[in-house]
Amino acid sequence: MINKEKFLLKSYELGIIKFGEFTLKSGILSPFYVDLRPLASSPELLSELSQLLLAMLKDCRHELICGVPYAALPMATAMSLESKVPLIIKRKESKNYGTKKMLEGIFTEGQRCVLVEDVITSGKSLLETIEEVEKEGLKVKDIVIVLDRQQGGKELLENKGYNVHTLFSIENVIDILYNHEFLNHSKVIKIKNFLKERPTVQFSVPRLTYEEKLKLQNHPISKKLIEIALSKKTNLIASLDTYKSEEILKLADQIGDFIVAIKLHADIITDFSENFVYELKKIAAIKNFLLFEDRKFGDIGNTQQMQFNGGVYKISDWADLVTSHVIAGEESLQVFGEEIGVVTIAEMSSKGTLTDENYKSKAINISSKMSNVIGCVAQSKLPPSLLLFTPGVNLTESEDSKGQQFNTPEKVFSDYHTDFIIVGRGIYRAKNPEQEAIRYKEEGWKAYLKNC
Ligand code: 5BU
Repeated sequence: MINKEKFLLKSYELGIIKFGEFTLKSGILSPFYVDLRPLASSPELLSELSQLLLAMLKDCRHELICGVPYAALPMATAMSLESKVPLIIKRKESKNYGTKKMLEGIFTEGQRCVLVEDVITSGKSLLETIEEVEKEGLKVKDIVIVLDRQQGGKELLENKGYNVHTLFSIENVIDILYNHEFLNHSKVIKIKNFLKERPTVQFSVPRLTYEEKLKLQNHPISKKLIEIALSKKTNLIASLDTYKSEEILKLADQIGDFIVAIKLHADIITDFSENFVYELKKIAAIKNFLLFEDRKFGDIGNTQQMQFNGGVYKISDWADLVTSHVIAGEESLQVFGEEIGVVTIAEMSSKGTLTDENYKSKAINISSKMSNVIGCVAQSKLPPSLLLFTPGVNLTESEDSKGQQFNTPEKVFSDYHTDFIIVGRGIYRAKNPEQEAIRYKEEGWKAYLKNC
């Protein structure tokens, strides 16, 4: 396997990124300038690049490769030669004679085409290319990009449901060059400040409605969750983190009409038993909600499988949904099978969490690929095919004394486009849990409708 870092260092020597003062097209003075075209002058590097780009696509089905003109054309060609997947060529302007076709090459309608781009900035030009390729009857799902300049383009495309695979972000590049002493500390600070201050191109993409989301779902559990949400007009998941099974059953009975699911931590319950599960399932069937075990698996596949099926809790016998970290890689998630809905932890709500942008984006990429993953726990937007579950929701508190950070339903719907709010202490610690469940149900639904 080609080493990404070594590849970058060799490319740097070729002059693909320069530091100094450069006036961009927009008139902004930038401390760096990126141009990936020199890569085509090194057959060795071009071939390495094609292998790195193909590695990001190893689990994606595609029948055609298309490079966005001009810089990505040699890259797409190299990928085609390496993978033996046929290339098509997109014209910059259509010919005004002959066929007037925008795409050259042999293809048939409905084929899946991966797009290749050198650098993504705002994403606008890529969107135009996608539109043109789709107009010819091809399907675009995956886009591979060598460098993300971190100006909102990746997020724009992801919000529209595309899988965006980027080899480097500009921050990655800066970090690698700094670690190899090609950049000094003060330059790094200057560049990072520039990246921070520079306005990201913001696009206001409205969130999809539950009806629209339903159409994107393939898993029976995600469909069921959305159907329950629509029929009961609620997006509330109650997290009943209490010790006694009797208390959980009582609360389930009181609040069951106002929720889509009850989330449990089975290992908190001191008297967990098969009978408890039996009784809870009975209430869930009558009141029409699902059972969600927040186990947060985080081990190798083999151990997770044993934890899922065995032990005292036998989670696979009763849970409709489970949470799992993605820390052990995608194969560790396969062990949950296809029946249960897996919700991965892409980002945590607590102060100082290690789930940074890099981790989150890798976790989301893996989650998008897995057929048993229905969504993620996160505190920011997700690609629309994944359901977003947001804990850390409370109408009165802003934090607890142990690192939890709370937001209101309105904030998580408007800022993150969440699908389901998860409320724990806000409900089970309330004097009147039923009344509070109704309040969270109403606030959550109001926030959803307002932000559609
Ligand atoms: P709270 O009482 O509303 O803070 O409960 C939140 C629940 O969600 C609790 O069971 C946590 O374990 C769970 N949770 C969370 O708060 N933050 C996270 O990032 C994840 C789970 Br993942």
